Amino acid sequence: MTLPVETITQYADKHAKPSELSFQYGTAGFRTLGSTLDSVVFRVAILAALRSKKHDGRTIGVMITASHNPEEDNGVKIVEPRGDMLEAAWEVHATNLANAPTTADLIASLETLVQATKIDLSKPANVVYASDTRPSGPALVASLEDGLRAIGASGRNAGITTTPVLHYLVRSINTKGTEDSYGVDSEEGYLEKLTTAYKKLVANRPPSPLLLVDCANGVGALIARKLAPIIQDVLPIRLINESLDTPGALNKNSGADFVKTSQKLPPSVAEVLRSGQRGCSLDGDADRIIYYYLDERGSFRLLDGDKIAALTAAFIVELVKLAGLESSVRVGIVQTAYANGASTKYLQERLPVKCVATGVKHLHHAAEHYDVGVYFEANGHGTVLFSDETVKTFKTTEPQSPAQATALEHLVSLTQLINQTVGDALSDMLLVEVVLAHKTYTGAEWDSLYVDLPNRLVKVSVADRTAFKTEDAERRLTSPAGLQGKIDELVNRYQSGRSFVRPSGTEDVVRVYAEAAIRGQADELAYRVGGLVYDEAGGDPAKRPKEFL
Ligand code: 16G
Ligand code: MG
Repeated sequence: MTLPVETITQYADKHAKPSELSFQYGTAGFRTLGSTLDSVVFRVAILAALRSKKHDGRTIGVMITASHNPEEDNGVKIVEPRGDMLEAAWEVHATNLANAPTTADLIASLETLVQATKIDLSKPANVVYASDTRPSGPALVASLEDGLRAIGASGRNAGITTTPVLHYLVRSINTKGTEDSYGVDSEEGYLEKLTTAYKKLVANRPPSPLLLVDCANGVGALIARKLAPIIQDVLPIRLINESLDTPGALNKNSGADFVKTSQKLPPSVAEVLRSGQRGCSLDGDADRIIYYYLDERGSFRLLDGDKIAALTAAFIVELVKLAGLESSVRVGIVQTAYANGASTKYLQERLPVKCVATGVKHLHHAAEHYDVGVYFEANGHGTVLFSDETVKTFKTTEPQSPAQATALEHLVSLTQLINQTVGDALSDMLLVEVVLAHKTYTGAEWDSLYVDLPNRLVKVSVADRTAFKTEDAERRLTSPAGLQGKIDELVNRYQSGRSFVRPSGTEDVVRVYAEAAIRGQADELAYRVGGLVYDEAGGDPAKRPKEFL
């Protein structure tokens, strides 16, 4: 069988690539101004169909979202049959297809791809897709559907939903009717799975206090609204920032990214959060969560991805011990260079910790190497993975005592509660609340597991960020030559100082992270390294940001 060249040509001509633009499948797929993505999404649909054929007709996912980015942006990413992210080699194919200048070039690229990756075109192609609440979503969904028609793939529209629900659907569809069935392949099935597990885990615990959930005026609100009534007896939730129809509201002064980046409460949350109360913020596609509370003096305290990792990993380790599986089930942690040094120290004293490059896919793959892999980025992306073997062990171990039986039941319920396909703000929220309910921790008690080192993140605009190359999980620069030595020299002058520089995978900037024992020193170190990077990259002295030292 060959490609339906004529049909593809007809459709592709309606979705021509803007000649002045080039696109890249980055850390989280293609992401840019929504109005420029028509050709990209059309082509991604064709690629997803080919990927499905490559996987023998198993269903591939496509998610249209730009997460925490501004409302006018949009993006698209591909999900593999098990619900994880697109294999790295195919990211290159995606970039190539997206940049083919003409329809004829596109056809040629497709033919090369089919040959090079040995795709059997006679196989079926199945794609499930969804989008977030952005105004550019419907038009891009139409572009995607044209792509599926062009190659003759069958599509299932999952509608407007969160990124983690889409990942869940992909895995559920592909495991339907098997002994590894992941769940019922619908939003209801997802909610049912999470809430049933949650209720089992908190049975016999006192109900949790009211939790504020900031939905960033995004799609998370839709799912949270359905979740809230099911669990209100055990976990009362108050939703804020759920305006899905107000133009420009998405992610505006709200959401996980706002909180983590500005290290303060969204103004809308500040109005209602009371001293001692907990709240959390989702991002625009609900795959990321940040917690916080106000201490007794009314000061804002951040409970980020590192704190979530510390809290949940300790709980899982405790359960594994109670279940008598300490020697057979290996729990490990995966972090990135952005993890606060204090969190790494805390975790390393208890568990194996691995550091990998930024981006969910890197953490996810590293976490798969443990029996139970807990991974979180400081920015709130993360989840816990349980190997198939481990889940089997939890289910089949014969308990020798009631305490052991309970621990085993709890572990099984955790494997149901946690969305193991990808980081999931709502699933992570329930996980956190389970641990807090068991420990009867307040926000302050959770916070006191370790004390964060003060840190500062700085963006540097440079002419060419590709000149910055890193090694050692992005903790050291190999290029520009000599710069790392200068950074090392600076870092050595600060108590508990640490700093690294990496090119962003989502924005045209270089990022600088610094931490030190005291706030003023962390800031100073960040601004010194920022200045070094700016000068080294040949930045215009007249435009040098004035905070750089
Ligand atoms: C994307 C990644 C996130 C990473 C961030 C880094 C996913 C789903 N998201 O948002 O994990 O932390 O990029 O951005 O992988 P940066 O490269 O611009 O610093
Ligand atoms: Mg997101």
